[in-house]
Amino acid sequence: MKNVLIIGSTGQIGSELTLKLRKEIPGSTVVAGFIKGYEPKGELLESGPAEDVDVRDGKRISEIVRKYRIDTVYNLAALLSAVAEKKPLMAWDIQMNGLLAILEVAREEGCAVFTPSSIGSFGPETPHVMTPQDTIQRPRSMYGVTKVATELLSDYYFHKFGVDTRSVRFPGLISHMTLPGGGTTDYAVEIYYAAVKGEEFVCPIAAGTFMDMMYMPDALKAAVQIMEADPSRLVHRNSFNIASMSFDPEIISAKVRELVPGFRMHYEVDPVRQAIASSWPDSMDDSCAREEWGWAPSFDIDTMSKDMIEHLRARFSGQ
Ligand code: AKB
Repeated sequence: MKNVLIIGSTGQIGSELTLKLRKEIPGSTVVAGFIKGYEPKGELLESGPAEDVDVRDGKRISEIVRKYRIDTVYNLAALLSAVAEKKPLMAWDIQMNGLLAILEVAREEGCAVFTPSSIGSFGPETPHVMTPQDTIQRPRSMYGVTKVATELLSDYYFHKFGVDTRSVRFPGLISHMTLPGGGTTDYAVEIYYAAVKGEEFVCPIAAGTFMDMMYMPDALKAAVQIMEADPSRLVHRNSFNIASMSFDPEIISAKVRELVPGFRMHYEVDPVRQAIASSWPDSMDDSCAREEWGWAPSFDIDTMSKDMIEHLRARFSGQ
């Protein structure tokens, strides 16, 4: 991996992955691809090239790939689960027509492609505890449908055309830098913001609903490590279960309260998000990722919570 195009570089994952790759790959060009209206700012804009690109526009993707001799594309453009339920046709259009456009360019230009899947690719019939790598999926949300289709289409391009497609199934991602936009797991980010701002948190997910979660530095590590893995060791490709922690709202609120005494939370359950959350795994078995490319997370709920609170306190103390 040397010259990289990140499509969706101003989103929750893209904004941090772009900066990480620019710092960590010597002599690389990491292009921040963005959609008009979501222009990069600050360090993201100043630290490297940026190009506007609609993920569905194969001609434009191809121009950028040729201009910068791109060898790896991170396809991070997507509508998250709760928004996708409100705009299912748009979600299908962006997720599927976008993926197809990228895969076609990758086939012609010889690029590797990372398109994340998610815990959202599983459904109510999936075994919920220690969800195996290979198991029944059958999600009922549009987000999940596009994620399963993404896994299948990415594997198809690998087997049929030899395109080097790889990916992981991300848990809910927690970060202090860029907020997620419209996911089911967003509550696990928003709770820290509310605590640091001294606000009571209104939790949209019911007590007892467990989901896999992950701190952003681990998610970024996985996104890089999978693309650099020795291909001869990969039995799977799209997509690997990866896990680091699983909790419900009661557990995370107790953790936040340890660090922010007096923190308060009450429940106003959102039926759309709750239906999605209840259909997702409680915890995934990530042993294939560990065996095939050495996956190991660095953060647990304690170290993540401490780091989140420290960073958010530093940010909001000046305001
Ligand atoms: C969402 O909640 O939609 C995402 C995800 C788990 O894929 N954070």
